[in-house]
Amino acid sequence: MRISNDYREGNAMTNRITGRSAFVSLMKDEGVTHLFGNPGTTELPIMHALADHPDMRFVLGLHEAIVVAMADGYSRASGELVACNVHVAPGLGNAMGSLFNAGFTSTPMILTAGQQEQGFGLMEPNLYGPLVQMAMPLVKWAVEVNRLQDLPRIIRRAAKIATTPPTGPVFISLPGDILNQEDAIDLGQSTRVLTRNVPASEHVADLADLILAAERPVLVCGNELVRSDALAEAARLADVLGAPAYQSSSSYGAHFLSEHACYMGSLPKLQKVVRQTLEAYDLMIVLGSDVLRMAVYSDADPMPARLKHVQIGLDDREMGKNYAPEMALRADPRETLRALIPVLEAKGGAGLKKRAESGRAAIAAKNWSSKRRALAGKIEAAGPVAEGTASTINPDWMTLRMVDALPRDAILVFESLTTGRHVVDLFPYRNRYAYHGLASGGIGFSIPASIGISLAQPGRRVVTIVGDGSAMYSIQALWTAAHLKLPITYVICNNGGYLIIKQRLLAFHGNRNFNGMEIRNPEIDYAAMAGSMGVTAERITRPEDFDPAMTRALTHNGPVVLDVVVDGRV
Ligand SMILES: Cc1ncc(C[n+]2csc(CCOP(=O)(O)OP(=O)(O)O)c2C)c(N)n1
Ligand SMILES: [Mg+2]
Repeated sequence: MRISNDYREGNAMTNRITGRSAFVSLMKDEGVTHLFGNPGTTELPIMHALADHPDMRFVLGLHEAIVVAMADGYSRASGELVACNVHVAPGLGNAMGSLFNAGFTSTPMILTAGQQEQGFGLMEPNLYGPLVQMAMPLVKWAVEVNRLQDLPRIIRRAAKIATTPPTGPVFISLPGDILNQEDAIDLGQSTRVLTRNVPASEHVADLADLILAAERPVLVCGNELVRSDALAEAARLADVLGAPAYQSSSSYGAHFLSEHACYMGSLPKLQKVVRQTLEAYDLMIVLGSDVLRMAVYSDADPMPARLKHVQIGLDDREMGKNYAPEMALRADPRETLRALIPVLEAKGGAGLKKRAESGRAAIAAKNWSSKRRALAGKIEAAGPVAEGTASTINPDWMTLRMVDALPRDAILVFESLTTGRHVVDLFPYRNRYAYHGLASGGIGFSIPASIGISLAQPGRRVVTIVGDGSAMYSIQALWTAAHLKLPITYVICNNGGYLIIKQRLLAFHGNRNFNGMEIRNPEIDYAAMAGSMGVTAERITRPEDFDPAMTRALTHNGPVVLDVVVDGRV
């Protein structure tokens, strides 16, 4: 798409344009439809320009961490390039936790910040800071615009870098003098690097041979299957091999179809358990995933000593990063699987068919669906009231009731570390954008991300399960949900504090002095707080009130907060 003259040929350019308007035009031409932002004086040129661009929707977040998390959610639920704009040095500082999260999930994002005018910045006025250096470690590319003529090239390059696998956030600092200058500039055109590539046929043949030589292959599936829309193909591979499929230990998306007969569930972030699980296999086929990324140190290595593996995907940063694979194939997962499966079938012949049949039969008794039935039965049997209490809600029971109440096309957002510990064991991933969980570990993601997710998937209900502790990192995002009247149900799991941190203090140090982990004295009234921001809310303390509240929330025309008091004992 060409929206102006070709500056390479030095054509006379008569269309004068301001930097600020060029910025918005360029973003639109790169496919950006929403600008998530929080403005200050240095962003005023952009806010001024937006008046002339009603087709660029501005979404206000009341803190920069929220702005970036909303944009992150939008991209995670659409696969699209997103843009967000924050306020100069302190605003970029506020955004860093969310930017870290977006980098972890390889979100294609252009983050911009207004900057003090060049020259004036040298005098170190209020708010001035080295934006490029601040952003640098967390982004693929960080740059400040120094000449108006460079703006198109910079935005075009930023969009290309953000969207080229491994995708990820980029940062652009926009000095006020550049935004307010007017000149005849050429806006150039967009570049997208096409990466739906198929590996060479020799590589596909070698990969098939490696897989067929294995006696007990296992699949480990990650987020690139969502990006390349390869869930059906991954399921087909599992079928053809009769191999179990696990979700990556970074289980933050709908990385496999949960109800497929070969699906076994997520690998946990527990070194010993992962090792024990994988010891049963001789070849791990890693599909678009990191390899056994863990969270907390342990002496044990999650990778069994004799387990071989192959890696397929476009993110070559992950290939051989910690463990050398037998083969690392940089290619699109869906296209690779489409090429690989017929080769496997042809080479494997009747022998493979027979082996696959018995493999599938062996998996059936212990797959995700049968484990789900058993777990749901166990939770039902334990009942709604937490053991040893008179009437406190049992967190696992609440999770089950919540999941069972969801409409079929609902999107679940997860950030509830202890209460929601069984979410991925109970909620079936049925399509690629159905689930969005905490990824990097940086909390505060879910309340704002749900807003972006809802904007990206307007016809679908979004239900967000979030811990009370996590909720408080970005609670004012509720205002944006109310402002936009988005159909999001927020279930705040109120257990009075940071239960997971308490559990770990006890487990790692034998200490029950939960100093700094309790949100009590005073308690927070989440319903009142949500109400103050225009969100319909109620507090639920009795199990019998949960189902009706959930039903009301799921039919409400706008956001609802359910402040559910659950058992928080250690
Ligand atoms: C940005 C950030 N700050 C702090 C932490 C450390 N941290 C991890 S979990 C947690 C508390 C979570 O509490 P809550 O959301 O209520 O979940 P619960 O453990 O009670 O289920 C904290 C503070 C973190 N992971 N990320
Ligand atoms: Mg809590």
